[in-house]
Amino acid sequence: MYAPGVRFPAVVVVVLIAVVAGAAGAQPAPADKPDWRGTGIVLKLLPPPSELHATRPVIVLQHDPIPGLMEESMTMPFIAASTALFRDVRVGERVTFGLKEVPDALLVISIEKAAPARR
Ligand SMILES: [Cu+2]
Repeated sequence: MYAPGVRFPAVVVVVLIAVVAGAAGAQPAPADKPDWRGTGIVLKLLPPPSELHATRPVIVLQHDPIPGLMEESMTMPFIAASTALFRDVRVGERVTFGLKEVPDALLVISIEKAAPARR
């Protein structure tokens, strides 16, 4: 699984750098398109180093079912593409997020505050 503390092979680091570089640009490249989109509640935002990963930012989400990926709700950590993704969200907030599968990791590549269910 996506155990914290797993060391990435060099090829993954290259992919991560590409994702971060793309996120910084005005026009996201097609490579930045998420493979899945999910919804959930932010439980932890952990810039590195943290108890879950020495060098990568980690977000712990209590996520709803993600059709085609995880059919049940669960609480789990995801590696985030960049700590910049943490800027606009807070612990306890409901969010939508984009996931991209890279070798040995399921990477969060976008996080947005979810629209309120009602006002
Ligand atoms: Cu999950």
